[in-house]
Amino acid sequence: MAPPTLYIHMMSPPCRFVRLVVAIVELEVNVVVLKELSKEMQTPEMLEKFPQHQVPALDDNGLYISESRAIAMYLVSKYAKDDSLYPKDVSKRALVDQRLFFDQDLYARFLKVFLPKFHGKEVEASDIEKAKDGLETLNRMLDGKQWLAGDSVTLADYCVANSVTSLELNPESGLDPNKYSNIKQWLSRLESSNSKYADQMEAFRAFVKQIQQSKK
Ligand SMILES: N[C@@H](CCC(=O)N[C@@H](CS)C(=O)NCC(=O)O)C(=O)O
Repeated sequence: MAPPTLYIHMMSPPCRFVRLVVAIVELEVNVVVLKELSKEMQTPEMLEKFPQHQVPALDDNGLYISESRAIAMYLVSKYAKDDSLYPKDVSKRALVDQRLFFDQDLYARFLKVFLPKFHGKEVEASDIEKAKDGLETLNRMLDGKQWLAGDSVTLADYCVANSVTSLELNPESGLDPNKYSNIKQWLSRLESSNSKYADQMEAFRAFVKQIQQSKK
């Protein structure tokens, strides 16, 4: 069977999460980097495969999957050497799922904080408040815990950390996750626990720096 094909855009946070999972699982994938999503994801052929016309999008030999979390769950379930990132045990998996669904809302809140910057717009004060509320919730979830779901690192940690660190795309918003002590410690624990995650964060921060300089 041919390796799966993963369609991505380099600016996309959900794609960053899936790329990390691919790296951690050490999966061979054919990565297709798209530049103009509105054109490339909206051809009749692509719309038939991916009606949502969003990236990341996975084609695993005719199985078409959109939604970053669903792609990550599938890749780990099908290709990972063990189930630690996405446990087969139903109770353990339920905790991971809960956090992944929680992240869908959390990321939507953070998107409203970093996206306006790329459209030259100010962030709405009410959106800052909603993002803060999300960070406070996450900080509570991490109280007394090393990881977000269970006793070891799971997809939930990488997915939520990806959303949280996306806030670094707009430092002018003043929203700093490191002001929340449980989140700060957890992010640093995650970085020191996996060199692939640490490498990706280093590349991401270099990318953010480039964007900052180009906006000056
Ligand atoms: N919930 C989706 C969100 C994906 C998403 O928003 N993708 C954006 C890029 S970051 C996209 O493809 N936008 C193009 C479009 O919506 O037509 C996921 O987690 O995969």
